[in-house]
Amino acid sequence: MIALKDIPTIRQLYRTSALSIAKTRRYPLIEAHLDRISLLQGDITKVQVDAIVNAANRSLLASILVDGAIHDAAGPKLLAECRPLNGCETGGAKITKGYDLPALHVIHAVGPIYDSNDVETKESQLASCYLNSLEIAVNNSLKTIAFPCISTGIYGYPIEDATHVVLDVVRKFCDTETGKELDRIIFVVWSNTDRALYEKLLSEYFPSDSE
Ligand code: AR6
Repeated sequence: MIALKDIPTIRQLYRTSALSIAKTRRYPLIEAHLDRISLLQGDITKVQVDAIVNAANRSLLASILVDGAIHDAAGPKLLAECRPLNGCETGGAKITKGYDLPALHVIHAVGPIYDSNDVETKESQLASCYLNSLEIAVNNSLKTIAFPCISTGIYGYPIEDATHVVLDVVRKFCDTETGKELDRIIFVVWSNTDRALYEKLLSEYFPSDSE
């Protein structure tokens, strides 16, 4: 189990130089954001937060990879709660309990299947499933949420393009009054490549002045 206190914020990652000062700043520095955003490499099913987000499909019925791992760890009651939800449209999200997971809830978000011929639609669907998940968390008075890299596995969304979309929507959300209601937003990456990319891009969207 990975407790919140053991998950570094980006302020801590700047201090340990895991994040460095960006040459390109896409947004201004906001000190409070440095304590609100985290990056973690590991298994999202082990994270003890108010909600983990599942990279689900439209049926909301367990499949493989991160979805399968979440259902395996949560136990059969999760699937039983998902069945009557009647699926979810692409770009949407629905909340359930977390059952045997250390997380209290699962927000099942449906990312797009990537298509290089329709990038605009895919971008807006990806942004929408992150934004819907964040809003569901706030509407349920949750304070801490962890996201995997939705759509970048079997759904084929190029990780760098996806990460720009994701960090942009999360940064804009953090800048709103509603965004202040969340104490921590954790990006959970699985591979070394994805971690390196998040380390680079986080410093552009959530810049700091000092390491
Ligand atoms: N913890 C954190 N990240 C993980 C874990 C884990 N335990 N396991 C895999 N990843 P994917 P998608 C990463 O393919 O592209 C499902 O079957 C993985 O390395 O799970 O949105 C659904 O039912 C990748 O970076 O999700 C859908 O049918 C990321 O999680 C479909 O897959 C997402 O990979 C959704 O595809």
